[in-house]
Amino acid sequence: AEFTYKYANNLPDSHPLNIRAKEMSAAIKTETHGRVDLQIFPNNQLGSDTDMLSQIRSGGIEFFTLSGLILSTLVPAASINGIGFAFPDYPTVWKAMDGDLGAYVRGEIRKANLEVMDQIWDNGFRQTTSSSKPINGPDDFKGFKIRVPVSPLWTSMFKAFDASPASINFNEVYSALQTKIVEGQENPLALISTAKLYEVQKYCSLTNHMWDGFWFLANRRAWEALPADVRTIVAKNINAAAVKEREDTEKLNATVKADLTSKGLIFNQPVVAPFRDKLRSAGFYSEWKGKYGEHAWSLLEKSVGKLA
Ligand code: X2X
Repeated sequence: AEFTYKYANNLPDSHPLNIRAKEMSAAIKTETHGRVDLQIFPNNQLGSDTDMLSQIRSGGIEFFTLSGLILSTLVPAASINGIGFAFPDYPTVWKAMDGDLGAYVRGEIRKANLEVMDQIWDNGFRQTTSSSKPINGPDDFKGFKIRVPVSPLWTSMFKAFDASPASINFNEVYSALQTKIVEGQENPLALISTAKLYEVQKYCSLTNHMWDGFWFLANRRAWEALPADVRTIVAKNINAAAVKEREDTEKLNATVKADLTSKGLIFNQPVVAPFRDKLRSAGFYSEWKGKYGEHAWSLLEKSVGKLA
């Protein structure tokens, strides 16, 4: 191939993201008549998210999907969709992320000299798992040792709950749970299932506390090295795969609970309002409104309603 490019990510091979990425890579090869060979490196094969973020910037890898919340270590605005309890449901998410809010964030990503595809991929609404106890209300988070991804927003939110958050990259989560360095973690059900976190956790509390998605990033130089017609084919196929991955992941998040129950995970459904009240009284929303600024915050509130 004329262009052999690496696409790296942090998710298991069996996650819808990697299943759709394989189809996408095959379609790109066919449609470019073999000029582009997009090789997929799933499951943190090329390092942690932190490592891969520096590789995409240097050109060590050409493509990378990264949670906007983690990307915020480079592009502060990119964590905005993760504000606690902002999004009520998927239709609201897609309207915002395919609309003004997503466009604003992509503009900020491009200012940081990374290229980004238009359609964000789904990780999902995040739920809380634990080896020690179910989370029934915000008080259960007090002193709770919880792994969070490496991102100031995540740390800030769990500190607002008076928990003890520890920043750990995803490639170390299974072992951190197994050795009880932390009691719990939070992730969408699709990932609790495909990464087999149920093997090292006992409870799953459906806290639904934030929506998280992956931006499909490209190294700027590598992207611009592609001829314009090739770029069009690559972008079209990546964005089409994102739309299919959203459908698969949403479906998996909605249906995998029964399977996880049969594997021994004990579910509970806490009432959500007290969590949001706790964040509000801890000053979480006003603090982050200040950080993102009026403009970005107004784009978020235009989609989800008044937060702070
Ligand atoms: O690190 C995580 O928990 C994961 C896989 O959900 C993200 O990429 C944010």
